[in-house]
Amino acid sequence: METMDKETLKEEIKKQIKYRFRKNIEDASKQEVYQGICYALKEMIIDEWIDTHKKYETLDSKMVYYLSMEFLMGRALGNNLINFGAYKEVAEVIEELDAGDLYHIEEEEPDAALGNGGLGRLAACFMDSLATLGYPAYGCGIRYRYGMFRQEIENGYQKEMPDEWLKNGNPFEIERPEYAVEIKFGGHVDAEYNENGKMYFVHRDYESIQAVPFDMPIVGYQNGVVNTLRVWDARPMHSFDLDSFDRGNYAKARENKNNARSIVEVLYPNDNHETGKQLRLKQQYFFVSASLQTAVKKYMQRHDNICGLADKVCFQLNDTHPTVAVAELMRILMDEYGVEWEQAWKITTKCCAYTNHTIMAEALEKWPIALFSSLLPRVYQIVEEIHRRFTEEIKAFFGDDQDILSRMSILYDGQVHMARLAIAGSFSVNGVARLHTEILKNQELSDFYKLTPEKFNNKTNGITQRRFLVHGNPELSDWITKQIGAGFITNLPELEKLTALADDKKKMKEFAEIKANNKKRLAAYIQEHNGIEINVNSMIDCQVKRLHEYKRQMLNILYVITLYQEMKENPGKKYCPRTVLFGAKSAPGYERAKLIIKLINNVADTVNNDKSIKNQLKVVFIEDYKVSNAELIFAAADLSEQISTASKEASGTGNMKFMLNGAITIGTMDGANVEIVEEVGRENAFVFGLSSDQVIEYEHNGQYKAIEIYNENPKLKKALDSLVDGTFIKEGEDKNLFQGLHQALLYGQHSNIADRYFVLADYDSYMDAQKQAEELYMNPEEWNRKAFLNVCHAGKFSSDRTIEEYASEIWRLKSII
Ligand code: 475
Repeated sequence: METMDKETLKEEIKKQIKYRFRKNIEDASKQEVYQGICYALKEMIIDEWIDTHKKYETLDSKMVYYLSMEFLMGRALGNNLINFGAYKEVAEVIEELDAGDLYHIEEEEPDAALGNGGLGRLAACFMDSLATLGYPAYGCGIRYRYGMFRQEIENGYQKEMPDEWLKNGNPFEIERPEYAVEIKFGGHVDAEYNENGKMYFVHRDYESIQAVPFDMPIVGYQNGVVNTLRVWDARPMHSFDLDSFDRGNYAKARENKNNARSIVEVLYPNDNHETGKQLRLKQQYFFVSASLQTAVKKYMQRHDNICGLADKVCFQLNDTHPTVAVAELMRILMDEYGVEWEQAWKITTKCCAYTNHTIMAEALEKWPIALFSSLLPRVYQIVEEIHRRFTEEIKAFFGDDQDILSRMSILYDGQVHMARLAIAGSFSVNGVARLHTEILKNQELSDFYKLTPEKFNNKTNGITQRRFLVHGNPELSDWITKQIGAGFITNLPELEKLTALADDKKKMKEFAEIKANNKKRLAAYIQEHNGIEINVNSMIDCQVKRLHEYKRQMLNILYVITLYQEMKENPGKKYCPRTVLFGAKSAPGYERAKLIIKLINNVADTVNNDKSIKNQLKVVFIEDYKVSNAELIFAAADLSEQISTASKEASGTGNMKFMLNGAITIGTMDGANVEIVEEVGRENAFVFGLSSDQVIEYEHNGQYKAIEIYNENPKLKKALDSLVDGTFIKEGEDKNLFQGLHQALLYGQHSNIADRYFVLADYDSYMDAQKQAEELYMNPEEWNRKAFLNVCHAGKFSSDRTIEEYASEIWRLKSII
């Protein structure tokens, strides 16, 4: 927080630009100014970064290592400036230097999109809260050369483009070649005996890859703490194989190099879905082994007995993706430190904790044994032994029951079941919202819950208000500060104090004006990126999240179609003006999701160009939805669409970001929506749809008949049939383009059951909820009041609260502040 005075700051920025680009600031491009500011800020941060780690060492602090394949950080500059306490000064300095304005300079920074969606963004929010609360923590991940693909919409279809986020360098990171470690793949394991006749294992003929860490600072909110996100890059151990080089085979000599780098080449773009590709397992082991080796070595530098590891170290597994950590830690303890199995297992199961983020069957990670054992022969041996012992434990508890074994065995059906390994190897298993955790305990993982109930706990997700309110919605943040002080920035429940203003007409008018201004800001973005002019007085209705059938963008677009059809049938009638925004990336191989994107875009085209509805309805697809444009959307939203099939969305976190920015939720009783509605009151949300119990009951009894609902509901029938009657087909397109979507909902497709996600079952109650929303919107004062109450009651959903719970109930960490 040692900020410089403004004159020094100016000199520093000018100096950075001069030395880096051989330019004076007046000749520098916006990108160069952006980098100049970053490097100047890095200079200010660096001492606190060093001091924080010194302090951890001096205090010999217990440390959490948050192991995650994904960190969806977004842009760093604005956030770092805010947390460092230098945002306003730097903004002024830039203006005084006549070097543009900070808001536009921030746009020069590419998003660090090292994640898919909720799970990755949660990790990023957690990093912010850990630093802000002064907890000793490392984020450990992969420095992907290409992050989440950039989405372009071409003729209504999603096109994936490479995300070259490192093109202009990454100013805040520091490469640490001195901490490189070796990672071994393949080869075989031989048992040998030492002079005392004791057996040990030697790994031979493996391929080595070098893991090189890059550190990024995580600045706590104005508290002098700077933590580290450590992401690993892969390099060949030796850049050329000289043997092949001597023989003149240059291409072969290079192969090794490419092999190594391919590990970190790209983030797998699947959300809530695992494909079982060998390279993915390689990525997992690569960053887990590098992180664990480093953590254990660091511990051993200050302690002489490895047996105390769990007093100083905790590994939090962000879903099953880093679960190989359980076996890798066993390997390190036994093979490198000579610890016996029983003791090693005790240590491991005191160090590892596992978070589950989804119950979607297709996301459950399983690896063919053949693949796993050939890539990681020694680790696989250890998995086999863990499996053998765990099987004994299961049998001792449940008896020899094949059904139970089929649901609990780590090795089963020729596969390694990672969630089962994670549970066996962890002392804590947590879900991410109350309902989700209950479903884990009583349904998905009920056998494990019976065996070890003490492991199970809930940690309802949260979001960081520093990014999603202070940075993303500065007007609202400043206004709140004027009303109740700035305490909410580190203590979100203080928002409760605002409640008293709900009856103050003048204040409520100010609150409404802020929303109106944010809508104008978003409208400018949409004008620039989509070339569509939106009505800033219309209800801004948003569904932004990954595209997945369970999230039911389909239900939303069916309502849009119904509304459009009603407007056409009643040309004289006045409707509540609405702008429906969609933002969603689809996994590149998820054909049905891609077709839904196409449908949304075709409906948008038809609706937006139909003069007869007099601009009362607009549909906008936001291209390339990502953290940076999400911030604009949350700030501007009126209605937050959280409409997943109950029981399927583990928590959701976008729902919390909308609430915090004063949008009203229309949602099912799923994930954290349940807790949102509990906090704000049912009367301040639009709740609809089947309950999770009803959904689960249908799934068990197979009684659900989508076709009957269709036949009995003329409105629904009309909306659905418009998918196959050409209404949304453009010239030159196949008239059967959307047939598959129609088919999937009514009859099932590709051997799937009809309407797996109960779109038709919830259609009617969703219609009702939408009508209530429209009615309320036509009464601006009442709408505004409810939107405001959402802000007041958002306090629970700070990731600060979540992290306090992890720190005290799972990690047992001590804050250094
Ligand atoms: C849930 N991602 C949200 C969020 O807890 C929840 C990534 C790679 C491979 C497979 N899956 C993933 C997820 O599973 C994921 O993002 N899950 C999400 O985690 C944070 O709020 O409900 O869907």
